[in-house]
This record gives sequence, C-alpha cells and structure tokens, in this order.
Amino acid sequence: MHTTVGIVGAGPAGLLLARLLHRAGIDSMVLEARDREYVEQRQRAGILEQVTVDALRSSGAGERMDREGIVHHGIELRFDGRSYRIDFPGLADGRNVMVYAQTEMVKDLIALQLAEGGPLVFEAEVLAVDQPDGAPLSVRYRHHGREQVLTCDWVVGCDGFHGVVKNAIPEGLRRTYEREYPYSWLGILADAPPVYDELIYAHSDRGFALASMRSATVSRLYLQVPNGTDPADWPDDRIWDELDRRFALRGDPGWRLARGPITAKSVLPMRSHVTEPMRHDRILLAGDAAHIVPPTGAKGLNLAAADVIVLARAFTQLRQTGSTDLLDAYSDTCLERVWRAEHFSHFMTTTLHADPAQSAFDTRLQLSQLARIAASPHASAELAQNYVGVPIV
Ligand code: RFL
Ligand code: PHB
Repeated sequence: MHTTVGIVGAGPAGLLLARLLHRAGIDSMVLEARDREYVEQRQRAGILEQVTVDALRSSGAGERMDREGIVHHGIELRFDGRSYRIDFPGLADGRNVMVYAQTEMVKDLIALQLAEGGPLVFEAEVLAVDQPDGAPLSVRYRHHGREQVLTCDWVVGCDGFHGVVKNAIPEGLRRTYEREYPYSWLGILADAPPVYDELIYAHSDRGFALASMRSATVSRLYLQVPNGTDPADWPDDRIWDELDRRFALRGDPGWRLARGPITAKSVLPMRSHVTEPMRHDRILLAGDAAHIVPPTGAKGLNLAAADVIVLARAFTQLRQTGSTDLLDAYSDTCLERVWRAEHFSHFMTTTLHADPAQSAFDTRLQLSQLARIAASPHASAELAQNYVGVPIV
C-alpha cells in the first residue's frame, strides 16, 4: 500500500487533516491504534475557537456543530467571593467561542471520512516509521495481529503525547521543554442543567473549580485535586458540596449548582510540554504529539486544529505549485502560536490554582492579578484575545 500522506492517529488532529487533504484532492490514509467506539467516547475538551469552527465547516463536517453547538460571548471569573464577566466580542474584535464537545466533533469527522474520504483504519497500531535513504517512508503497523507496511511520501504524527512518530526524529535533533504541575483536575459529567449560560472559572482558597457544559441539560464540571487522587475517594455528594464551596458568592449565600446524576468521573494530570522542531525531513508532528498544555486555557484541541490547518495549506501549495515554502516554514509558523498558548495556559493555570506550596503572599499576588483583570480593560482584553485565539493569516 502507498499513499501521499500517511497520518498516524485519529484524534481531532489526524481526522481534521485527513478531511482538509481530501477536500484539496490529496490522498491520505489514517492509521488509528484504538477501535472506533473508544475514540468516539473519550471525554475531553469542549471549547472551539473561531479558527477551529471555520476549519470544521470547510472540512464539510460543520453541519451538526452549527445546529447543536452553543456560541459563548464571554466567561465569568469568580474570585474573592465576587464575579466578573469578560465580554469577548467587545474586547476581542467581535470574536467568540463555541461550546461543542470534542467527542461530537470526532464522531462527525469519522462519519464523513468513512462515507467519502480516504482509508481510515481502526485497531492499526503503528510500531515505527522507517526512513530508507531516497526511498519512500515506511510505516510499520499491526492490524488484526499481522504486521503490515504502508509507504508514504510524507508521514504526519497526530498520535498524541504518547505517540511513536516523534521517535523517528533523531534524538540529537529533538528538544523538549516541560513543566509539571502539583495538582490535577477531577472532571465530572452530570445530567444537570448548567446554572449559568457561560463558563465560570473560580479561584478560591480551597482551590480551583470550573463550571462548563455540554448542552442545556448536561454539565461538565472540574475541581482541582491533589496529584494521585483516586476518583473513588470522591463520592457524588462530596463533589457537589466542594463545588458549591469553591463557587460561593459573598453577596449571594444561597447560590448553588443544580445537582443531578453524575455519569462520568475521572482525574487528569496537568502538564506543559513542547517538542521542537515539528518537522524533520518528510516527517511532521501535529497536535498533542508535539505539544501539551494544561486545560485551563481551553487551548489543547484548538492548537491541534491550527497545526493541521497550516499543514493542509502547505500540502496544497506543494500540490498546486511544487513549492515547499510553506512546508519548510511549518514548524516555525506553528511554534509561534504554540508558545503563545503555552504562556496563556500556564498563566491561567498558575493564577487560578492553589499550589500546595504557596504562601499567603502568593495568594495575595494571585488575587491582585485577578482584580487587575477585572478592573482594567487592557488586562481583560489581553485575557479575552488569548482565550478566543488569533486568526491564522
Ligand atoms: P489525541 O486526541 O490524543 O489523538 C491521538 C490519537 O493517536 C492515537 N495513537 C496511535 N495510533 C496509531 N498508532 C500509534 N502508535 C498511536 N499512538 C496513539 C490515539 O489512540 C489517539 O486516537 O491528539 P490530537 O489529535 O492531537 O488532539 C489533541 C486533543 O485531544 C487534546 O489537546 C485535548 O483533548 C486536551 N485535553 C483537553 N483540552 C482542552 O482544551 N480542554 C479539556 O477539557 C481537555 N481535557 C484533554 C482533556 C486531554 C486529555 N488527555 C490527553 C489525557 C482530557 C484528557 C484526559
Ligand atoms: C470543557 O468544557 O471540558 C472545558 C472548558 C474549558 C476549559 C477546559 C475544559 O478551560
């Protein structure tokens, strides 16, 4: 088997890339280690930037998102028992974000790719990418217990943080930058209506909490917990009580979340990570395979989408003109956006969470920073513009 672009991984990055290439008339094949059901059920992100929304539409997979997605025009910051709204359109050139779950986006992309795209093979675990001199790249993978080989002109590693494609970049040429955080998130899905029509990011002396949603009847909520927390130590009532404490409003002591059955519960660790460069010869990395952000800025999925938008344009230029200019610039183009998002996600994370080692002095600095954001149009515009993301030029 041979294809022009071999794509490893059918998360948002790999699937969106396959769709954009298909629309540009470039053939590709996607190899995914897990089965379809697993990939479609994985609970993850929920906020799409305008750039991601536009790319989904131009990939042909935007119809259900436009019907069911919820446009959000701002977020609420809650700290020191008070709440402040950040208005996106007014502060960020009319831009907004869309609430549409990653699981739904992935289902839409898979259905369309299987209906009218190139091959998308589930339960095909890539073992290694080999680069014989002058010959096409070869991707070795295991499918139904048999080892097979796909040869490709280009290979794109969209295989997430634990992926194998980055191992094909010689170690001496790879640089990694990393930060781990001394806390995790306990995330729940609940059959309970969101109590507010926008997301609430809360700083409290008991730690961070976030109220998000999936629909008018399903809430997605997160609590800061210590690393290594076992979700079994958090019975449902304990979670709801703790959420209410962290979202408490001084002027409205009766404020409570609407409660309902909790349908999923998991703990996720937080990490910042960048691998550079994102291209070596005919091997490219996109999405979590190259970079991870803590979820506080809602950037992970959007960065993955931005990478493959840039990459699809580069392959289109190569096909139409024979020029590799955009492919040559791919790593630098993406890393500029990646590092902006790394900074913003780190800023949001460290400003809103309680580090177990932090002093009362550190907490006062956090509160001063949050008060500055609330009081200053410049400071809130900086947050709003980073949150909604910048267009790809
Ligand atoms: P993905 O989604 O991890 O997809 C990678 C795919 O590659 C497959 N794979 C392989 N396939 C073949 N052969 C191999 N050897 C392979 N190795 C791996 C995997 O099975 C998988 O299907 O990466 P992608 O496409 O770059 O997309 C990135 C986003 O998924 C990610 O940035 C966000 O979901 C991050 N993230 C969150 N971001 C947010 O903005 N808000 C969130 O609430 C949020 N929650 C999360 C998250 C990431 C999580 N992970 C990765 C632990 C919650 C979790 C649990
Ligand atoms: C989510 O809805 O899952 C979500 C929203 C915003 C974040 C992180 C996660 O910053």
